[in-house]
Amino acid sequence: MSNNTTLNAWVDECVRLTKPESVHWCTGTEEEYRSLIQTMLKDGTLIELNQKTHPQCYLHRSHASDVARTENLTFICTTKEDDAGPTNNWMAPAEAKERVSKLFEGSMKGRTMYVIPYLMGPVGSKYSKVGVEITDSAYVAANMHIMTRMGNVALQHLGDSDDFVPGLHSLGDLSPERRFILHFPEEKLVWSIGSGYGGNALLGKKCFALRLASSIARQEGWMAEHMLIIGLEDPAGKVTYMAAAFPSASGKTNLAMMVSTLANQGYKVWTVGDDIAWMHIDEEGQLRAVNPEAGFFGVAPGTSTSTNPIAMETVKANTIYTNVALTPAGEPWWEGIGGNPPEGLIDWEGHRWSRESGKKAAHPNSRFTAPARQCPSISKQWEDPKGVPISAIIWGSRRSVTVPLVMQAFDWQHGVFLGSGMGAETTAAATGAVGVVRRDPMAMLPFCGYNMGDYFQHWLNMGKRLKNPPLIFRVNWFRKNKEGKFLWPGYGDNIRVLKWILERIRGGGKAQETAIGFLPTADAIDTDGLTLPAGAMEELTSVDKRGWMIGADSMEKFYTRFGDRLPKEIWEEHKGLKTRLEKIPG
Ligand code: GTP
Ligand code: SPV
Ligand code: MN
Repeated sequence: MSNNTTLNAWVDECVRLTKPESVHWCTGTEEEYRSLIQTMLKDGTLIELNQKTHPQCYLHRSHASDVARTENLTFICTTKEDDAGPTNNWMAPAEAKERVSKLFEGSMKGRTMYVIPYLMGPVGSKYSKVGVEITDSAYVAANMHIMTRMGNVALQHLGDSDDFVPGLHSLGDLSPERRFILHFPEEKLVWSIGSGYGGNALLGKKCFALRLASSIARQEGWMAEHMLIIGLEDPAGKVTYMAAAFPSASGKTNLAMMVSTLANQGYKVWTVGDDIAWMHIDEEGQLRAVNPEAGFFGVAPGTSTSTNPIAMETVKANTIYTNVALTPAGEPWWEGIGGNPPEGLIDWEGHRWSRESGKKAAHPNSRFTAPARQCPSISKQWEDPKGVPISAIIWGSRRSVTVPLVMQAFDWQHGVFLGSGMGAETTAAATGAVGVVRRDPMAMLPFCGYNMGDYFQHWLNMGKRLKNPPLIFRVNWFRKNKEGKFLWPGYGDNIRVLKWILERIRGGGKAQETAIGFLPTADAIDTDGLTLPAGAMEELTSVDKRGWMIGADSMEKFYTRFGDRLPKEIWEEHKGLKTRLEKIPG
């Protein structure tokens, strides 16, 4: 029990519905975390990893049909369908409650119910918000320990207020047929059943901090975005903050933790957040961002001491691994960790792995959960209650063709247009086909809790309220040549692009005005010490007229779906793009 009567009443209601054997109120202490781990080691939910090389690290194998977010089973439940918009699955609130309460009925019988009060945002910040997750999963409770500031600290922030987001979660029978992730923006409530995985089950993350928070933010005049936050330190030691939105599994964690290859010149990146940014306009009209989370739920495959040494350092201790492979030495392993798969490897499903099987040893969406505070590049400002001032906003996605390495929007409105029409190749972070191009506005397609037409309008409105609106950029680390090889080395070399962005913020940086935006000239990006194939920079910084024409057609189809909810400014920008493209000879 807490001292908050509204909270107690809701917990009682959930107890009556789900009928757990016992109720555990989480306090957030270290001992509580340890005891959750012990419980899971005993019942097989966790496997202990090599405690010499990986102290306090554990492996969890999720159900084989429960390994990624399931966007087709995720719903926005608003009274009017149009308020959810054409890009969300919709169910009427009454129907959703009726259908899904049947599944919650007695779903926690014989199990422990964990009540998890948690704080999204730094302690003592006026921007922080409280959520309470009820779950029958000890794995979820342990992950929430890492990902949020949880327990008493959240109850203290809440006091006797009823301003918290309740989220009811149960594993149910883990069957995708009986899996629902439901959001009720009008009540600020989440219901999730049938999945124990990441964004489906850790309700503070995508469900609250993005889907519900985006809707709350629009009403309250701020923004909840799928963005990393970094501080770029220049040779003089001055730090400039940037926020970047890339779709799932498209490089946010890597950019947030990058080891600069221009460290010799004095350029360095500090990590503030790797997945979500809550951004407010302060008294001076400056955009400021806080990271609502306290940990990283990062993609394992591809992470290595050469691609992301900071992440490798961060996940050495106190980390929960999910669906990675296991070596005979009891260490985690995944594709791209470096080196050959060791003899006797056990795959993510717990079977002996063999090269001949042709299967991946780690699931492509296998992940690590690690505390942000132990990240070597964590910014001194990462828990600043005021947040950090944002000077640039960056859109990025996987595009093997057409989209240049980097470009700058003409102004805020054009930048909002670039974000709204962003094409992105899909990844393994959600179930469904991988590598298909879809429109993923601001990397928020699966995470915007209301009509995206209204969301674009909100972005336009925010720009008008800002005294010095951040400059807006578009990046693409994923261009490929005809042989299917990446044209750009990426990772730590992305600092070279950030350096140009910083120059642009300061009024410098060589650029040319083109039909699609300001592009760096082929010599504008610092390639000192890099060996790129001949012509690569030219290809990475040119306008692909045909590709953009195809893109513009696809945008048009997408925008049309919003009917009159699409702001006229977006149509104006779209028309402007087409007109400029048509003027290019050839
Ligand atoms: P979510 O946690 O799902 O939101 O993903 P994310 O956006 O944080 O992506 P993450 O940084 O985990 O990267 C996903 C995958 O992209 C990993 O396999 C990385 O190795 C790969 N990746 C990241 N940055 C680069 C890059 O600059 N170039 C290339 N080629 N691959 C990259
Ligand atoms: C993403 O898919 O963008 C993630 C992982 O960050 S999850 O928490 O599963 O949403
Ligand atoms: Mn993410």
